[in-house]
Amino acid sequence: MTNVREHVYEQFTEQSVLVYLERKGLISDREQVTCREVGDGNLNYVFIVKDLQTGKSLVVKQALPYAKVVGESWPLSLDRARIERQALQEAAKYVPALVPEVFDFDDDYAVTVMEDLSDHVILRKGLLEGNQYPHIANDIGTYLAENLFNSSDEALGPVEKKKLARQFVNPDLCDITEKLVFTDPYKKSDSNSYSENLQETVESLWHDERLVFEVTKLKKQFLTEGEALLHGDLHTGSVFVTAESTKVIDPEFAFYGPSGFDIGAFIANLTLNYIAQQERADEANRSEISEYLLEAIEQTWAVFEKRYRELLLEKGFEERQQTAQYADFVLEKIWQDTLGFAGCKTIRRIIGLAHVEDIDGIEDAAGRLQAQQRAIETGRSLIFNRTVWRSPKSLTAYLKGLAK
Ligand code: SR1
Ligand code: MG
Repeated sequence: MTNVREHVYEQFTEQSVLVYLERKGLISDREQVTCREVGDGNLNYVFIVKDLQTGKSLVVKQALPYAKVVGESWPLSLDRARIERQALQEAAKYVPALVPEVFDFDDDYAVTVMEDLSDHVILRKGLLEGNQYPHIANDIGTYLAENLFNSSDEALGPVEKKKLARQFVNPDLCDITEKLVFTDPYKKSDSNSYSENLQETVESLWHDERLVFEVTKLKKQFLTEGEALLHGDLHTGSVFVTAESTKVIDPEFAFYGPSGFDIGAFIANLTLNYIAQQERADEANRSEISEYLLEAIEQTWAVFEKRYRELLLEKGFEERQQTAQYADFVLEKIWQDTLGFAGCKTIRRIIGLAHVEDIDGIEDAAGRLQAQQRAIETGRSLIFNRTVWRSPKSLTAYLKGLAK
């Protein structure tokens, strides 16, 4: 399903976006506003537009017809702007406080106009500055439970669920994940990117047939299991925070997939931050930050599980779905998938395209190498132990063991 009329689309500049906003009546006088392009992500333009008189501001996000991080050689559908906007609007039905408000949109220009969150910081950045956010586990656990349950067959019934699912067919963005998360890191590939001193580790991973088989199975799940409407890219760069507020942004990878993929993405990124902090934080703060991150991993799952169970028992579409036995069955599957996908997401950030600042920004080369190797090993353990580790305590115990 695509609503974009390609011949209307033009790529905005800081000047032309104001002409557009004025034409749409979203600003009254373009001489009275400032505009800055601040997009530092991999795919889009993000303009912050500020009214000099009222001080009010808004964000204009525009999808580009290619992956900005790679260049025009990797074309991408503009329809992802519609998908992102509709995913934000779906989430706003259940957790309005946890997503930015959408003010306006224009599918022809692949544009969404939304709340400016400049008073927030990106969670990844905040964590790297050593900050702790007391609400993060509760907010993300709630976001995950509400969105994943309320888009599932058990919430909507199979007919309404399929009608919703057809709005979120997202081949180009799924293709990115299929390649960069599940495929390329496990073989020699031009898209891979890792330091020379990791070559031996990486090659031994390529030759680990047992691992490659498990990842191939997880890829099949990603390809075929349309359990819920996913965010699709829920790393710590997709979350804006202050001490009091959490906002999940950027669901352009949204599609119907296995629920554990989103939870795994978030837990993987907390895990990567934990591994990085062992090399980054000074000794005085290391144990406090580590405790905080381990607690956040455990609590995110605990909050998710409790809320998901409540929703299922209360609202399950069929009465026979409203039983503890069925809830245990559903949640056990989501937990195992969470671990498996967390493993894949951890490994891809070390070997594949698009790394994370947590690890790449470790200044000391020996410390960076140690973190990269630990991340790969943790990813393997997550994948292999996904049916063995019965709760987040197993993961956090493993991580505590790494730090010794
Ligand atoms: C080509 S896009 C690379 C990565 O950036 C996004 O945030 C996704 O994680 C994607 O895999
Ligand atoms: Mg993004």
